[in-house]
Amino acid sequence: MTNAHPLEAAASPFEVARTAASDIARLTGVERHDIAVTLGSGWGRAAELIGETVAEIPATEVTGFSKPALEGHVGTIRSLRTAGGRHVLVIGARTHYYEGHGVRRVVHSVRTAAATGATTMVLTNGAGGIRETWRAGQPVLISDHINLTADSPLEGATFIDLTDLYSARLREIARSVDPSLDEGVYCQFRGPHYETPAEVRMARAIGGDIVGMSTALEAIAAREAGMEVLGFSLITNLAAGISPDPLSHEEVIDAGRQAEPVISGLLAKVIERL
Ligand code: 8IG
Repeated sequence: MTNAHPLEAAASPFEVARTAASDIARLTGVERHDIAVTLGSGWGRAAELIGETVAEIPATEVTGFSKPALEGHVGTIRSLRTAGGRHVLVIGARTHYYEGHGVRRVVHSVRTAAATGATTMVLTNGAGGIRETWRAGQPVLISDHINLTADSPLEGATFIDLTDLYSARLREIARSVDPSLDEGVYCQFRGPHYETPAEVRMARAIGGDIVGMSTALEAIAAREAGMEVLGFSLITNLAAGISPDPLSHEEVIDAGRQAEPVISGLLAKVIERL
């Protein structure tokens, strides 16, 4: 028998997040962080450009973090210092909802980031694009989301306002770096299968522009924790049925690899201005 995961055993996931935050302070030597960034598919190289690395630790050393499920999702947590002297916590170890460990595990990194002192949460992902004008390799801002997981990170009668969840102020800052940045509504599906063309038509009909398997639940938890949220999707593929070609994980990885230098530079410049 293995021991229960700390998040399953705990009465409060916030207490586990506070323990994780003190692990990070001890292991990095950085008492507080100002900004947190989760790097999704295609965004992995951004860290090098954001600032100098103060410390890099395996996520598995931090209370409550799981092993990465996917190659290409780096299982490290880094503490960076920007040129402006701010401390950025870079989370390279996302737990996805489709892993089936429950939503506490999915949002633990966000709650931990908040517990380290971060007041801004930057969430990035690789995703499918519904708009025909979009191309693989294009980054877009997330303007809002539709949570199709039928789940929530909030427990009990915790009524949280999600108006302006993806901060208009932060999106403006991002567009001051790249005025050509388009934006759209992110639909979080449960995954891990990609959508059918009919599901993509549904997503479009209900107001979606982007389809993915992360971010929405994390954004809700970030708002609950009082953080301001900025979301970026790298469109790594056109959603099923939008392009006549079938989707492949290799295509997704490839698009990410090609776009990486451009989007990493973009993200680093945006973080400099936050
Ligand atoms: I990368 O087309 C990536 N992640 N749901 N659909 C969903 N998630 C994705 C997709 C996609 N591409």
